[in-house]
Amino acid sequence: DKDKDWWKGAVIYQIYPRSYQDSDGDGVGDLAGIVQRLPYIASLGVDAVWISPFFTSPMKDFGYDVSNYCDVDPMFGTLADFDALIATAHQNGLKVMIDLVLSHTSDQHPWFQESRKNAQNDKSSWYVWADAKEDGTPPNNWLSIFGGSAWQWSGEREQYFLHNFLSSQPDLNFWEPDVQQALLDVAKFWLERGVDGFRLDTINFYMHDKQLRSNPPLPRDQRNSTIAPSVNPYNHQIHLYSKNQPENLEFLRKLRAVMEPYNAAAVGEVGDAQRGLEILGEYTAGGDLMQMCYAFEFLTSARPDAAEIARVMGEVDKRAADGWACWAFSNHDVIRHASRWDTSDAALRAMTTLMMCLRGSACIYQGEELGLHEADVAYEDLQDPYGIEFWPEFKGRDGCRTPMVWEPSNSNGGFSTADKPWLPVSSAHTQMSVAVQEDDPEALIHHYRRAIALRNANPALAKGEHDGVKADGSVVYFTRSLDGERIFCAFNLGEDAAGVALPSGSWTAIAQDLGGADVPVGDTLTLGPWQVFVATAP
Ligand code: TEU
Repeated sequence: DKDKDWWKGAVIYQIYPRSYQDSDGDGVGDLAGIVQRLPYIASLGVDAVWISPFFTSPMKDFGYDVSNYCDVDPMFGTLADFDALIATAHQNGLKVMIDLVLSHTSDQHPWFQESRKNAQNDKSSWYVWADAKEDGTPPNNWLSIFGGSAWQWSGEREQYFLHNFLSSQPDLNFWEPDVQQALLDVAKFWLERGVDGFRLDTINFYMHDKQLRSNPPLPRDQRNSTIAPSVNPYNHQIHLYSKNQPENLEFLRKLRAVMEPYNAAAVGEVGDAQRGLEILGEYTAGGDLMQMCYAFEFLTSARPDAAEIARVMGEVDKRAADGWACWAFSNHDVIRHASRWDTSDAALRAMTTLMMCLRGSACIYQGEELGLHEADVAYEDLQDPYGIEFWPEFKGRDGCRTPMVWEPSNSNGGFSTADKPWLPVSSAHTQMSVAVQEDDPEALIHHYRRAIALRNANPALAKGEHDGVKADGSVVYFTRSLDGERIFCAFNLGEDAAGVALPSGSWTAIAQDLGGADVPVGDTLTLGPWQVFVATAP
């Protein structure tokens, strides 16, 4: 069924609503602003948008702390604005995925306000409460991703509550059936309003070990030694008991059953430095769970070389053979890849073409189509609590969240008429704005369009299987196939020319407009620095 399968191989454009387009001049982006820009997004050729949270929130974690799941924060607009967004997106041929943050709420959510009062009220078991140990310390050693213990004392209830992120993001108790039902009702509310799918925040954190056993320490040689424990104590534990519980799957099955009648698709976020792809495999297997999981492999590291890409794809084949990954190079949590990779324009282009040829779906983060690099945000302008806490060892996530740039002339790059937007527009970015690049046929934005068009024109690239991703020196290569059509893809991810054997077949090159090579005479293909080769055979 074509409509049920829309997510498979889809290209999804991620919008961070605070920073996309401000329509009312208050310095913060909003839903009406997104509506204005939907034709632009459609012009990129993408299938769907994923909109980061716009629900009612005190914005301690900029919307990932929800105080009302079924309304729009006034800062972003109204439910009527959202309805208009859905209608306009659909008119433009775009699916809409919203970002449901079900693992935790804001401490301002009425459920928590009630729950924290005492152990008797009817929401008392909706969050994870536990007594202090005899010496007053937290019930176990679980750690928060944003630093310190995952337990926060409540003087009101005289118990600790669990938070995997900020202490203002108390963790919902998924062992409580009423909590599960309330969250399934939230999903249904938005499906009834017309959304086509969900990006589901931190799905592997939903359940916790009921016995609250302490996590074992991570062996020294498996820790990421480049992250200081003061910045991220998180990689010093194997999170055996605080996440990845098998019962998560039961809840995800219920959620999928709610989505099924709507042909809705989910991409689940499963962050786990040690077992990410294994969990991705577990959570996307069998057809009754998540359609896709969001993979971190290319998000947090240096630019992957040919061998690393072959390794990661081999892991997916091993651990998630009947599952489906969703790849991304950048998002609202990590340093933009144009900076993180510290690489050339030619390399960015080859990697973009590669992402459009890899088995999996793909997310593009707003502004990456312009090649935006991480913005420099001064300490005085920081907004992200994670950055404020750990500056300067870790500068937080503001540098990838500065506003989108539309025009060079306006000092806020066409983002906002406010004197001072919530985060400053990078002056280096305005010269790379959409209007500038639209007028320049050589600009990166056109490369993105062509790479996406290549995938759209060739179903084997979007939905096909592959025969294993191999690396030979700086070249990574593989064959995708679907319904008898084969597409051979090779990428030279290096500064020197390199050769690779062409598999037998009568090949027709199809990526010349992406700087791709022509079919060679003979059976050895020689690729220039960062050159690609994509070719079909019946
Ligand atoms: O992020 C979850 C998150 O922090 C992971 O990226 C984490 O680094 C990984 O699981 C570690 O192994 C999501 C949102 O994207 C982020 O913006 C929120 O702050 C966070 O959840 C809390 O809701």
